[in-house]
Amino acid sequence: MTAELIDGKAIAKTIRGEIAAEVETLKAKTGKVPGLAAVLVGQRKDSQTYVRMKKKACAEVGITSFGHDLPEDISQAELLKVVQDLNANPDVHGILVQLPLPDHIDDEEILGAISIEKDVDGFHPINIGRLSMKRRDPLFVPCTPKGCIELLDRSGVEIEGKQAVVLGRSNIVGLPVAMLLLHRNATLTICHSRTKNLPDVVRQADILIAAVGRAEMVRGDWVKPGAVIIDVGVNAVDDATKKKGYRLVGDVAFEEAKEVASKITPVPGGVGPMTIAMLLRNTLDGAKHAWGVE
Ligand code: NAP
Ligand code: LUD
Repeated sequence: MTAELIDGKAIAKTIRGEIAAEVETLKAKTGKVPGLAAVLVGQRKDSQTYVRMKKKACAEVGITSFGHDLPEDISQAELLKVVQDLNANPDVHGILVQLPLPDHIDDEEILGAISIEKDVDGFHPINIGRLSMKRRDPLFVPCTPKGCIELLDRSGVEIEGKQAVVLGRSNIVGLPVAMLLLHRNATLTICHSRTKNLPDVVRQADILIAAVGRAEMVRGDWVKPGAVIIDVGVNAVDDATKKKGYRLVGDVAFEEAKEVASKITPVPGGVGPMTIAMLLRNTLDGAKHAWGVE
């Protein structure tokens, strides 16, 4: 059997179209457009790429983006001041501080300083806390986890009652995606680097979310026949045949897993584009909240 591809690139494009239409309608009604501040500290190539893609996506749907490219050696106090100024700026409805930040920066303090009303990444401890509790809706849900659920929903995958296994427990992916699956009434297992008999645990999964950052770690024989696989991993592996000298692979050995699973996301073109689409959605929702419109 060959699994059906869950085409994140195409689904994200549809969502961006929906957002663009809504931005247009709101602009006609209010004369205003949503604004996203994208804060980038330092020169990491991957972060630069992601922030560039996010700003381009904003422009395409009619959201204004404000770029703040800051030096690697910025002080904690200076970065805090940037965030506070953005909190006070009424044209900014979402604040994105791209992670990771340099080692000398206390990221917990920076993320905690973002106004929860503008926390479009959903990383503020209050938003994460609400996400983790029953019936306490956070203002914003983190983009990658939200994108994973959206991929399942838009592919007609039922979550309720299913055995879901999340590989990874990071603050930005594993933990929040697990909370979302739980709220949707999946039966949940969370795995991490100390999990014993990992292949056996993964084989229980009707729905597998892989977010470990280990190239092609999940092999075909770890997959339950008919499982749905959402592969969050983005790992660069050396490849002399490519112009850049590398190619991107997921945390799942795609060629093997697709012979066993019923549906699977590719890397690239799976979760990545959804992360960006969900950031646009959150920014639009932030603007609507600020303007008091539905
Ligand atoms: P992270 O912070 O490094 O967390 C990795 C998690 O995987 C940790 O919980 C770790 O366990 C667990 N882990 C690591 N090695 C393991 C192993 N051998 N066996 C079992 N568990 C293991 O990474 P992250 O930020 O969550 O990102 C994960 C991957 O997703 C990366 O490839 C990243 O590039 C990608 N990503 C993609 C998107 C997207 O939009 N597509 C967004 C975010 C991240 P411990 O907790 O025990 O250390
Ligand atoms: N920090 C994120 N750090 C890293 N891939 C992303 C990401 C797009 N504050 C904050 O944007 O949400 C965040 N908020 N993250 N990430 C990772 C994480 C952050 C990762 C991949 C992609 C965003 C993406 O579009 C493409 C794909 O998978 O198809 C490939 C892009 C390429 O390099 O060709």
